[in-house]
Amino acid sequence: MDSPPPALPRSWQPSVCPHDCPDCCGMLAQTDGKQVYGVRGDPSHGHNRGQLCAKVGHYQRTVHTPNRLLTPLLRDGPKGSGQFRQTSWEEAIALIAGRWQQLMATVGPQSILPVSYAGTMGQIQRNAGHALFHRMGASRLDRTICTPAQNAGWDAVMGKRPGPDPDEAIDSDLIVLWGCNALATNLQFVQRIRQAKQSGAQVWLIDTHRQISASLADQTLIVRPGSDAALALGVVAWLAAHGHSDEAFLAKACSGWPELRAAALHGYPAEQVLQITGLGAEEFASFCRALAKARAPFLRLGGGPTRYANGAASTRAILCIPAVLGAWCRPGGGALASTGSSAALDMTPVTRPDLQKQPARLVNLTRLGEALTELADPPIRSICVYNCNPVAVLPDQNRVLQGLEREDLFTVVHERFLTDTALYADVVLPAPTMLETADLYRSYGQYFLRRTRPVVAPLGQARANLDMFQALAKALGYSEPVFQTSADEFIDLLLDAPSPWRPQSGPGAFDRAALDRGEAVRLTPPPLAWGDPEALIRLVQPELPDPVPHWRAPHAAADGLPLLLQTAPSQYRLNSSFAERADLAAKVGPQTLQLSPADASARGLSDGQQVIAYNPLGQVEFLLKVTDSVPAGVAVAEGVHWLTAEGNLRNVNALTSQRLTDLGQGSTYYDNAIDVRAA
Ligand SMILES: Nc1nc2c(c(=O)[nH]1)N[C@H]1C(S)=C(S)[C@@H](COP(=O)(O)OP(=O)(O)OC[C@H]3O[C@@H](n4cnc5c(=O)[nH]c(N)nc54)[C@H](O)[C@@H]3O)O[C@H]1N2
Ligand SMILES: Nc1nc2c(c(=O)[nH]1)N[C@H]1C(S)=C(S)[C@@H](COP(=O)(O)OP(=O)(O)OC[C@H]3O[C@@H](n4cnc5c(=O)[nH]c(N)nc54)[C@H](O)[C@@H]3O)O[C@H]1N2
Ligand code: SF4
Ligand SMILES: [Mo]
Repeated sequence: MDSPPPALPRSWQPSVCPHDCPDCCGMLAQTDGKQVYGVRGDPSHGHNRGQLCAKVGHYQRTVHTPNRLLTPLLRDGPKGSGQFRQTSWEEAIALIAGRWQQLMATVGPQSILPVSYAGTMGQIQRNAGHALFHRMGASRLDRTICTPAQNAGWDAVMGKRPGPDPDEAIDSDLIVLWGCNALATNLQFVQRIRQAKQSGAQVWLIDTHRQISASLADQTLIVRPGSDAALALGVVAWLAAHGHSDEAFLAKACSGWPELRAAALHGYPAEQVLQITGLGAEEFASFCRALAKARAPFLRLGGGPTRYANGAASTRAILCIPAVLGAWCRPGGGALASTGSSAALDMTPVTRPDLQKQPARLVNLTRLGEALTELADPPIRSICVYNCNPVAVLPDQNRVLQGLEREDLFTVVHERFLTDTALYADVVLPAPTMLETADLYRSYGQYFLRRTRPVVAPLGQARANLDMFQALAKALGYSEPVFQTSADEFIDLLLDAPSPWRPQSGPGAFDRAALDRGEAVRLTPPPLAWGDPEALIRLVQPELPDPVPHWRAPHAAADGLPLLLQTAPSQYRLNSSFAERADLAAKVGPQTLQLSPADASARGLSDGQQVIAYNPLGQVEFLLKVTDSVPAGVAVAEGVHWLTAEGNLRNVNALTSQRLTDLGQGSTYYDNAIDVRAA
């Protein structure tokens, strides 16, 4: 266990914002080793340069709140009732280990399933359970709720080439936020946008409605949900037809241009693109002209276009644009989807896939509702939830709840707060915040690595993920050294392994001593020359069902309901996190549904009234907001709200389905149709 630091005079200690956000901002916490008095952005951090977002600016309120779970709890009433009695860690661990041993012996180890996502970007605490579940032979979890379609689309076109550094965008003269609400979800990229604008860069936003980042943009294109592949292929056709393809770059660095060119010219003439996207002819042409004229266009791809049946196809099609323009070989040009390459850190010393006696079945997190209610041979009989709030965040909420209500499901939840999911637990275990643990942080929107040490002792009886899993391993009788390695020892192990991302010498030499002192240190993705025959940009992928990227209608097109539901993140929430913070909850307000004036009046609905949104999966009550920011045919429900704590029977995820993306088996949160009536 991390040893509690002694009480000290107040000082500012380095740490990191742990949340599932591309920025992974450096933070300073004012502390005496017992309490956190305040936080601020770390000015020495090369990515956030002293800035934190509004959510995290008062993080001491998240650390020290009466809502924090501080002792283990055992269920003492019906599932979901929130009736618990306090217990000790020893009793809780013995109970869990006993139940798991019994299940492993009778139903089989695959009846046990870890359920986790990215509550922390700390690489140790995030991955701390894997070795134990591999050793047990438990079912494995395919963590598909975020951007697997985007990752699969990137890999298909760009291979293993890592995304560019976000600082590249500073040198761009045309930044396109393509399905990315950077002001809400990638605030430190906005610093780069502002710098580029000072040098005269234009900013375009492509979205399904006018969200807050439109305030950064010179031009906003509002497209029909799920139509981006058609827009991108239309752009490719226009560039080819108007002589704006960089034939030298295409010949040297890409494969498949003749096939892509022919398919785009044949399948995506402007009329076709306007029909699919809903854009006007002049809007489309001016976007094409802006791209053709730009010296170095930089596309920032958000997750928006990828959470659809055609999500990977959209990514593949969009990535053709900088290739056709040869933008990659000019400073500031290219496209950034993610910097989260798995090559950056080899995590296998922590995750230990080799401990599996045989590969266990893989359960898709997006389809947890189905897994808990239908899966057989063996059925899931126990779940261990950590770093995740599945009731609030997973699609098809009614099915997830139906699963969690099962009396024969033994549910363990390790959490900082009594979330909607924790209410269904048989055993609740208290988790710390990052200021109470040691870890190694990196995220998916920049290339810095930062090592942290606890700045305060774990509050109450909170125990880090690693400590909890090691206590369980001990109780199950596992004695491998991996179950006795501390977080600091793991970090040293990971960093001692040689990696081309951390060169020992030369211009990008990795300063390990600075990292160990608590400074943020940049990783250096190994350079790959354009034109390297091993690393061509593949505009066509012969192994896929659609070898040339192609627009196909999203799932919702076949749903037979009139409104396409958009469920993107909100500015003052981080997924389901921060609902527990009264100051931020007040900024977010109740769950709202935004409709265009035309759709509201067609249903006799007016601004400020309670409405019910429904589809065959469920119904959800919202406060109606009528706004010109949303086009006809679209409905917007921003952010993930909590159920019990916020007085909602259901949140927007009672309307999102378990249907998957074209590649990557990913979630399709934005690809659902609904209708609306008065409550
Ligand atoms: N404040 C805040 N920040 C967050 C999060 C949060 O919940 N709140 N979540 C974090 C996480 S886990 C992630 S994965 C990232 C999420 O980051 P992203 O997935 O990049 O999410 P957004 O930036 O909201 O971008 C999604 C945008 O795409 C738009 N969109 C939806 N469908 C389409 C479409 O078909 N075409 C186009 N062109 N646009 C579309 C949405 O309206 C929305 O504005 O953000 C992280 N940061
Ligand atoms: N409708 C809709 N739903 C969505 C999305 C959407 O855009 N629309 N976005 C989806 C996306 S992109 C994502 S990534 C998911 C995110 O889904 P989640 O990963 O479930 O979201 P978070 O709110 O980040 O929840 C993490 C939980 O982990 C807990 N936690 C934090 N640190 C620790 C720790 O050290 N130990 C333990 N045990 N717990 C900890 C927090 O208290 C929090 O309750 O949501 C998805 N759901
Ligand atoms: S949530 Fe994102 S932007 Fe906000 S402080 Fe954390 S890493 Fe930075
Ligand atoms: Mo995500």
